[in-house]
Amino acid sequence: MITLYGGLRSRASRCAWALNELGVDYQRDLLPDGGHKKPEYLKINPAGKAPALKDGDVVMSESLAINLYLARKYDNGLWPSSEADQAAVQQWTIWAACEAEPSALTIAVERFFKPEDQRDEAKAKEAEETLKPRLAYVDSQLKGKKHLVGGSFSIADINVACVLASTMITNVDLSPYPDLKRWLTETAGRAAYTKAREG
Ligand SMILES: N[C@@H](CCC(=O)N[C@@H](CS)C(=O)NCC(=O)O)C(=O)O
Repeated sequence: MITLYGGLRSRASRCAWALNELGVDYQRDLLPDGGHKKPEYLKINPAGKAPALKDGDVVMSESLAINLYLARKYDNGLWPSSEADQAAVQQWTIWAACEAEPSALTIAVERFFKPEDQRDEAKAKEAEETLKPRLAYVDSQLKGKKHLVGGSFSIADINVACVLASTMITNVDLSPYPDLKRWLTETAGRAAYTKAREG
């Protein structure tokens, strides 16, 4: 049985989303009470962060890398068949981690996660300025398209949408990017993602 480690509001939900889409059985350890710093978990992920995944002999961390592994191993269409599309999936995944996540996370921290009296709107605005051309880039790539790679839903959609989903609840103005907004609303609105965050 696969074990996914990490709480419902952590990045583990990215991987639960992929597992739910793949229809693979798994158990979830929510790591309550600071479980991510406990010695038994540090054997699974010495970095002391969530998520981690244990699938037989495979023990790994990094949410988006876990998703690539799962999509390839338990492929039900999430992992594209052509080499060109597989390359595009990897490109989008690295893009999400390097180009989108730092700014999206800063905005979420400063507008959502921190207690109200500790939030720094100037930092959030600065991050939003950084994110804008990147949102425009995704928008341009989705013109007339339902999905990021090939003609069907793939792990690229999950890996990019799970990073950008927070923009929908952190007052980021998505109106200049109608194709991105349409795609993000549809993709992050999938039942498998809702289930991932509800347990
Ligand atoms: N790049 C990592 C980030 C992992 C990460 O920072 N996870 C957070 C939870 S969402 C965590 O474990 N934070 C606790 C800590 O840093 O001590 C990934 O995508 O898996």
